[in-house]
Amino acid sequence: MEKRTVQTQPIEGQKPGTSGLRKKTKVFMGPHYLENFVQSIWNGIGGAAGKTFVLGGDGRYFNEQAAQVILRMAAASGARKIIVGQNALLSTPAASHLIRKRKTDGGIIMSASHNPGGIDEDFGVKFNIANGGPAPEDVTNRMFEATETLTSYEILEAQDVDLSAIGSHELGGMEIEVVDPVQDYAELMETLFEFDKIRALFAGGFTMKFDAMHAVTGPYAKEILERHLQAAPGTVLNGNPEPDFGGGHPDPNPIWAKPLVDLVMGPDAPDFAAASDGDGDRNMILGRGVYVTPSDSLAVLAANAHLAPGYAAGLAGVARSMPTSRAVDLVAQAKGIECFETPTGWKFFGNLLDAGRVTLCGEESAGTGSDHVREKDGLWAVLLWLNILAETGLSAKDLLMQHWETYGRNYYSRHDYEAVDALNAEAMMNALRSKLSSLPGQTFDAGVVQSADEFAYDDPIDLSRSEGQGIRIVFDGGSRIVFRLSGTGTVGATLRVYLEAYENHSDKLQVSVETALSDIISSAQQIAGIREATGRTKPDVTT
Ligand code: VG1
Ligand code: CO
Repeated sequence: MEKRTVQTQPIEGQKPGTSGLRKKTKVFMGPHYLENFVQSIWNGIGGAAGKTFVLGGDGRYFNEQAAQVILRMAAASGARKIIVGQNALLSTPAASHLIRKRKTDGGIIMSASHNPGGIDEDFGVKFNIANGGPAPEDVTNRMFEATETLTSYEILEAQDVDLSAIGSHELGGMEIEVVDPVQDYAELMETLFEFDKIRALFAGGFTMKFDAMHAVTGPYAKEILERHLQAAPGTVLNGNPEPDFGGGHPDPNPIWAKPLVDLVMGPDAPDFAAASDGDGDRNMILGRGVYVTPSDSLAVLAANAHLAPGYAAGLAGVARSMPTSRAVDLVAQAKGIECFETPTGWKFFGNLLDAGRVTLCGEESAGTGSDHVREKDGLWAVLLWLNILAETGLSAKDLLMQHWETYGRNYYSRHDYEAVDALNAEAMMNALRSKLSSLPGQTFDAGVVQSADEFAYDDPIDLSRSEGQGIRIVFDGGSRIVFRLSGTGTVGATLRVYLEAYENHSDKLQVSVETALSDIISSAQQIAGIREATGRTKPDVTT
């Protein structure tokens, strides 16, 4: 086994986005591409020598090959130990938990999350720090700087390690511990929720479908839902992780998980249904005859989390990403707890969670989580819902309706314009930026603009500032439009337009979302000229 120093050159564009570095799989498979980035991770964190890391991924194409490269590079750089999920599998929340439980120095997660997988689709790598959460911006900036000056990387010449065998292995003096990817996570869930009550719910005939979308949550959902909680066999659909996720988009929303939505709206609807994404950190919640928007789900969970044992003491506070609807703010207000507004991306919740300022947080993109890990967590959200349903005896639909009766309803939708020309998208954002100061007072279909600004976040814990986090336009009466460009796409630019309108008249709580938002939607066009900038007459994806 020989250690080699390989000469290389900086590769352009290795800047981590909202959640790690994501590129086409073939780009990652190109000469030195993965190696350069991994060496830059080590360089960005002050070296790997003597450190212990967790390693795993969502099982997409190139997952195990990449794991072998990362192991050889960790060994060559003097890492002490790597804890790796069997067959290089770990869901993102399970990786976060392992990093924390085993008090490691961090971990590498191989995933492009909700992006499709396969040789012609996407791959990704992200680094999580010792608190289990995504590396904050100062760390990712250091990694990026390292990619720009890299001249060589260290790698071991060695055979592949057998990652199918649980137990201890050795590679060039480094220990590799292959662990069951599910067990520790399942144990953690049992400490948070009342499994007996949920078991009794299923025993009483409650029916559920969980769509793992051929991605990593399959083994977790089967173990927890079908074995521990004894939900009927077949509750978990598409439960075997596949390298191309069965050819689909592993993104749990009404577009990409349409069959599940059709099921709950049809005559054979189960009582409850849910889905998760490629790496298991997102969730979609459905009940018989109802789709719960992620923003509403966060609010419902915040209002009822105390019904689960893990949250019986109440919530310290809540946080949501800026584009997420303000439904949870109303719950926080009623409970008299703090509510924080952060930029998009889970890395911004880490400090608040570490400091004990918030217990629950969430994003409109189907991410919900708590202080049990430092990532969003798909199955956790599903289990919290189940615990609440078991405790209240309500259906998902009734729980949501009661919530709206109490707090009012934040009608919400996101319009995505995908893979548009990047220069045009930037130009549109710049044009918007330049007219922000003149918008207040102007009238559009949605009414008079009350405020217009570009969101910047001052972290209350480490006092760092993050600028350019989305343009928001608020109307008299509280309706709101947010514009931002995605930081996870791999082709051109993706424009996200977030639309929200608040309603609390009891006879207007059941209007269709399109109707409730129509004035906001036309105002977004009037203000930003979306059609002209994107060349599209309608969004590619509406969630
Ligand atoms: C998107 C979502 C964001 C989420 C991120 C990672 O980012 O909007 O809320 O945190 O994906 O999710 P962007 O920059 O494309 O809007 V995951 O599950 O893909 O890691
Ligand atoms: Co994800």
